[in-house]
Amino acid sequence: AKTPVKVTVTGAAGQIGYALLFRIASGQLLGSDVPVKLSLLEIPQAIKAAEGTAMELDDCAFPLLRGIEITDDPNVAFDGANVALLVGARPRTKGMERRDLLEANGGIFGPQGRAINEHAADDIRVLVVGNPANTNALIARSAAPDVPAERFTAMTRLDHNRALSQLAQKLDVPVSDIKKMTIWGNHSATQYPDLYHAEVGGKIAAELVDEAWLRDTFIPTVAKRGAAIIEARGASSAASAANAAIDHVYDWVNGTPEGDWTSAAVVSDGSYGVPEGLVSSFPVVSRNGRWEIVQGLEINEFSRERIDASVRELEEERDAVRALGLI
Ligand code: NAX
Repeated sequence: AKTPVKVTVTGAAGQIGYALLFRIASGQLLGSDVPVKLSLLEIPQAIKAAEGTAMELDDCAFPLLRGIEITDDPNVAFDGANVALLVGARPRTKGMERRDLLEANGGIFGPQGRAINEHAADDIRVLVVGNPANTNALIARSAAPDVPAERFTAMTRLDHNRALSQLAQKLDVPVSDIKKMTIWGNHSATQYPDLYHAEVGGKIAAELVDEAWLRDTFIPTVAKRGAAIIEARGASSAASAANAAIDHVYDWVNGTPEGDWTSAAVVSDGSYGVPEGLVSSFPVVSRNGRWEIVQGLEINEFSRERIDASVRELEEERDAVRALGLI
């Protein structure tokens, strides 16, 4: 029998946590033959709610679920963790400056990074979902010098999936007909969903749509989808965010299909002019359990400007957290 994989979820009592935990426990995160142990990290005020969710997990009698731990101590939560989903974060509240937001999140992701450094399993894989996700991942990574940088990632898979869906609807094709979609840069309104490499039935997507739609409809619709969901639902994306987290980790562990790639924010090695060390979204494939940035793509002027703008924002965030002593 396989030994259970320990999956730590922070912010477990939140709305993404509620959409995520049941799918992890049912085997969708790692595979239908991989037993899991869940560790739920929450702040003290939310422990009771996490216990309620754990009761419901019990009541599902998932055959793969081999235990649930609930704690407010990162050192306990990450002890022996193989996968860490960092969902809990400090949201931006009214009147809050970016500096305050980054500082509050530094207070969460710094200590969590240190706990991962000291206690996680050697094969730890970290996905940061909590916003600002890229920079929170940068903070956690800086606090974990003994963990290889490639183990720290941030989520742009939801943006990727949104881009697939918008394009599929526009062209009236199934999502499965689209390959090689890319989200570049930051998980923010500056992100750049790239149709110049995406393929639909072997044709370049950008050639199948008019430029005005690409520029004035597609890009802003994908980039501002989060706000549109809040407007419609009265709450931010939860099930779709959980779904994207599942997709990200599943592909990381099990590999991406031949002839396709996906998007993930990974620590830059300098590819495509993205400064080394920034956690930025790239086209990636997963091979042997590691993300690799797809190399050799030609970047046209239109794309270059947009990638650069998003990367500039990431640099500003990095400089701000550096000035605050968070990295
Ligand atoms: P909720 O407010 O419903 O839940 C967050 C949970 O985190 C709460 O239960 C809170 O008690 C907990 N928490 C706060 N600080 C913590 C700490 N130090 N340790 C452990 N737990 C802590 O938010 P939810 O809707 O679940 O969203 C979670 C995060 O995901 C937010 O930062 C949100 O902005 C971000 N998102 C990121 C997305 C992405 O694509 N990368 C998309 C969806 C989502 O907006």
